[in-house]
Amino acid sequence: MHDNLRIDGARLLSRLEKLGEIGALPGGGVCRLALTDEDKAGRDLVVSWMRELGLTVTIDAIGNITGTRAGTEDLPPVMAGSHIDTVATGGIYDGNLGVLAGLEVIETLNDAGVTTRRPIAVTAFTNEEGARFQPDMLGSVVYTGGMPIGQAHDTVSIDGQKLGEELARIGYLGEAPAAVPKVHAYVELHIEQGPVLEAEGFRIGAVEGVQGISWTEFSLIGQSSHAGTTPMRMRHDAGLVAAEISAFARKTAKEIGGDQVATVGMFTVSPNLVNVVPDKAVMTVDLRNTDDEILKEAERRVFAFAEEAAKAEGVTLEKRTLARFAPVAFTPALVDRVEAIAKEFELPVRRLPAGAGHDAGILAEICPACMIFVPSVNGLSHNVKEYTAPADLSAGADVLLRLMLELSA
Ligand code: HGY
Ligand code: MN
Ligand code: MN
Repeated sequence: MHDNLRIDGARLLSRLEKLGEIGALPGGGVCRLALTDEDKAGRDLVVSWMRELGLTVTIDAIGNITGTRAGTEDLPPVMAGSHIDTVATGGIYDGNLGVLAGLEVIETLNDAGVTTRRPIAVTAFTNEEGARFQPDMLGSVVYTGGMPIGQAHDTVSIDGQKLGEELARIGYLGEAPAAVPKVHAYVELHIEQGPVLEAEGFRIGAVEGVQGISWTEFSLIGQSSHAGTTPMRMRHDAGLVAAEISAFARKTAKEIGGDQVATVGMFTVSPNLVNVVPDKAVMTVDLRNTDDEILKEAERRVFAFAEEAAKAEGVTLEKRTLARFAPVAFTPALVDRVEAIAKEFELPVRRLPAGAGHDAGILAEICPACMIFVPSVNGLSHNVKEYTAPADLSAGADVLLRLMLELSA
């Protein structure tokens, strides 16, 4: 059934590049932080493409954008999707590929005059990155009933703005309820963002699941004092404790080994002056592992160390959980299909876990879900040099097309 149908790779690449012009950084890469003016402009462009394709467009109360192509029967849709918000030093493929490949699948079906029994939907979820507002995947968490809409709207960004007010400001505070919709199945095409596929010569990743994520913010309160006159024995240096926690997080990842990773991505001291012992430090620790028990052990070690280090320096410690997701397994039958379709297309394929968080890991709570990975050159992402070869973009989108056709038959 439509076995020879393939997407138009040049058209997909041209949309990726067009969307990548919005929020483009001078030296390359993109900055489209969630609910900023750049995100609004990106949203407006994607909505205009959805309308050009004749889709019914709905915006829900958390700003998720869904374009739906009717099926011959009014059934729960098969959904493709991802996100179009980026980190501040992002690339043009992370998230954007999943949304635009979904539109490319629809345009290919339109061009070929192919109808499907089930509707096909494409969704761009709000604030997947979690860079400006935490937690990450906030749009899909609300979409699947994981967080009340009021709590989500009250979330305050790292630059002090309320999420609900930002949604209204950019015109994406939708009418559609952020209810738990009926979705028949969800398929997300995404760049791997890591080194595995490229290093081992694979073209497609049949993703088996998403690793667990733990984000914690530590606020340390010490005492500011003169860098020259304060004897070392009298100091309460918040910056020192933050640095010790940072080094300990890396040491913990090394000692645990295996899949364990640890990142201190945010680190600020105040008053941040050359001759003042810092009285305040705020930092984040991102811990991840495919095994939740080991992830809990990593958390236990880091939290215990932080308490001890703060006590030893006479500094108070406040801890705030920004995000906590357990590892998720995708639907085995769908993972099998991704692998089998790739093999049928003679694309070298391997199974692997997702190191990054993804909306598919959240949709898996309410429906069968899976992901298709394509290689990242030099394993780079969340980096302006993020790149995936056009032939790999097309290969991934062709696997997506075939799977969507099967699921919507
Ligand atoms: O942090 C993540 O894994 C994703 O980019 N939100
Ligand atoms: Mn992503
Ligand atoms: Mn990302």
